[in-house]
Amino acid sequence: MANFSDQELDSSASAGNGLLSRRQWLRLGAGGAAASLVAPVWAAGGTSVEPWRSGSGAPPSQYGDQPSLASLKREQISAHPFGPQAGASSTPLQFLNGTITPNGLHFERHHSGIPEIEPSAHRLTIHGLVKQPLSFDYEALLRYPMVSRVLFMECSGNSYRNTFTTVLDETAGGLNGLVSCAEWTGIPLHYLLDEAGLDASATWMVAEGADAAGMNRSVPLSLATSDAMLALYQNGEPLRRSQGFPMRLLVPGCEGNLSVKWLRSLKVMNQPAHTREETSKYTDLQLDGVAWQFSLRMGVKSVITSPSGQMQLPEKGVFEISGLAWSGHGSVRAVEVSADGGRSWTEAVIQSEVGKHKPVRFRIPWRWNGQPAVLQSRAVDSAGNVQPTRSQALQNVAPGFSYHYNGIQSWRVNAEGRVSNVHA
Ligand SMILES: Nc1nc2c(c(=O)[nH]1)N[C@H]1C(S)=C(S)[C@@H](COP(=O)(O)O)O[C@H]1N2
Ligand SMILES: [Mo]
Repeated sequence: MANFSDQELDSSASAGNGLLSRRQWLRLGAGGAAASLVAPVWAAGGTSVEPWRSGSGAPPSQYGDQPSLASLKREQISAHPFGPQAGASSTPLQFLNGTITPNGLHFERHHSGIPEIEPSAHRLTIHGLVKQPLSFDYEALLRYPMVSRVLFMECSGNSYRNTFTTVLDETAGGLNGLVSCAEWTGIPLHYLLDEAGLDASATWMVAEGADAAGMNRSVPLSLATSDAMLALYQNGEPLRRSQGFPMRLLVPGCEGNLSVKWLRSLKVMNQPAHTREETSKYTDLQLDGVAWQFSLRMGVKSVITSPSGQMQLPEKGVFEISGLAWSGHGSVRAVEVSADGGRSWTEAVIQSEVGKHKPVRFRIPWRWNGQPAVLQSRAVDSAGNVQPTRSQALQNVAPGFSYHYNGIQSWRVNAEGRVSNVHA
């Protein structure tokens, strides 16, 4: 706590059904054990020697890859009807805190499995409407000047199962975990495009992966030359194979599909290629029969990760409501929380660094009085976009079409303290 003033961590907390300011919460604990925030286990005491204190532990290891808790694993590892390679797995958002996703838990979406690429045999070629086609190997790219940025990545299919009419009793990660965040390090893409020299007529670029799917997407050059990066590192280490080793395209704030993994080719064009992934997939069919193409930026969104689906509140009392918020249209300006199903709202504290396309962690204390409650969060971004309710988000969308869904996630707490997904 030492680094934060109470003011900084406080919220106005004027909404109903038990939302508190942090100051009110801490005051609860100031009266000694009887009024303590959480019943202190220490009071029970104990003199036994636990097994881990009576002998030395394991030796150091070459690469730590064992999670500290057995529950730390990806969820919803689902196969696609086309085969097990074409599937996805989601980040268990409910077990994580802060904003960074550990690499081993970054969500995965592969159209044709994870290729075993030998980096020395891999090439990235830039061709098409350029003055000089170029081909780079991995070693050469490692010598370029790099930048590091903390960015969310979200699949445009994230949360699609909340668009179903049936309410699914799943965890926060199971429902909304096709979103992750990393500190990505790589080469600003325009360094490489400038080196190839863009033709005056160039307006688009088609990025293609070296997986068997040869997954490809058209990217407007305005995005490719401003924000995009050729990512080589993820949270400090070379990319994981599942995230695109040896290199991937990263288009910040846009649907994950644009961030082509195992990147092998960038073809500069004067029009989009209308690939499978931007015609039959990742388009938004509206009720009026018109399908929107290239809705690339992910909308403003938030999700309460605790308390969340399938959790059990152990008893009445004070809990910290906490979650993640992000926007593809800029930075997160505010997150409001409701404990009464959206009747009243109060601003949560954003307790992490705010920045463009950076997810934030919001927090607010809540006193559960033992009665049923519905918890919701609603994010607002720097462009003034407000996260819609579920029905607003689905208003003009043709039934069964569910890309880019960013409706409010509602969690119901029943009288027994069980938390479950609800459509509110
Ligand atoms: N070459 C290639 N790139 C790809 C994919 C793919 O299957 N092949 N999947 C895309 C999709 S749909 C998403 S959401 C993101 C997921 O990135 P991640 O697996 O690192 O989370 O990668 C994108 N890039
Ligand atoms: Mo995706």
